[in-house]
Amino acid sequence: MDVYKLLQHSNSILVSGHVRPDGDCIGSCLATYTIIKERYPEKRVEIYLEPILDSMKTLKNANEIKNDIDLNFQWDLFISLDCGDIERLGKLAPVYKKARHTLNIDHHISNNNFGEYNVVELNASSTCEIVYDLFGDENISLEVAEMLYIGILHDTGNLRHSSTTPKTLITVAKIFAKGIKFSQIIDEMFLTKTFEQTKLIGIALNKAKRVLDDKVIYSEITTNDLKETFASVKDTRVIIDNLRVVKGIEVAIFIYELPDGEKKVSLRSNELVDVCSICQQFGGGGHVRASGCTLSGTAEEIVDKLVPLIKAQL
Ligand SMILES: [Mn+2]
Repeated sequence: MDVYKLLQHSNSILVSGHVRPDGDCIGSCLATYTIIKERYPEKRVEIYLEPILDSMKTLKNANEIKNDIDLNFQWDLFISLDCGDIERLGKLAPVYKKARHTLNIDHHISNNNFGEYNVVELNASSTCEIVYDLFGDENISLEVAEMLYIGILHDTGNLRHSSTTPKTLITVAKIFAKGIKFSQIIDEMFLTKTFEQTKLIGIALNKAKRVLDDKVIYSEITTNDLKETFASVKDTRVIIDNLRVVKGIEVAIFIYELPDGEKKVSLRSNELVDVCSICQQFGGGGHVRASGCTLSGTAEEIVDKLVPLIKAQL
């Protein structure tokens, strides 16, 4: 489709993505917004998203993202990105329904073509990959290339997941040709840790123990560990993947203490165990390979509750 024809006929354009936006959603929305705003400075162009990832806040135009918007305004064109259905737009769903024209750009298999115009490509690794071609190589600036690269990295696990296709790499090649600092971006977005996080990972790895024929690994961070390292609960997020990649491990369990004394328990599995079904038995949930729940007791007591359920699946 000719996206520019649609844009030319619209004087007010709103760009938005799904609730709790991930990297692909933020990257594709920011890129679309930036391209349109620079090409049509005379038009009213706005971008709305729920709070974005800290790591993406320094991108160009990220400071123009609105968290609040007039829900009564009727837009000439509403562009939704990375959004499988209209309800995933959250409080903007009624604004979408009211817009004069709508464009739905997405790659989710569940997308039900809810827009007036739909650019839904199920084989695309990410919405960012679609955005690159839709707006055309000649209209992608260095800054926009950077946004799209970050989005692609987020949805493909740094080009490692099976969603990465030859076509993805061709798009990435074009992005590299723009001159982005690709190794610096990967470092800053995915590899850099704060000193506090590094110390905290050290403590967690040091405490790690294995059970169930060394197929399960677990570790715990206490409130005291956080105090000693000047780290915050947010910093514990990076720990579980360091446990999951230990050789021979099928399930990693990471436990941290909540302020009320209860324990937040995260589980990751590599291949065989559906950790979601396990967490659901304790009132939690998530995905097959990554889930969580809240339990009480010592780390050992918690692990004793989980191990028989893991064993039953092995
Ligand atoms: Mn996506």
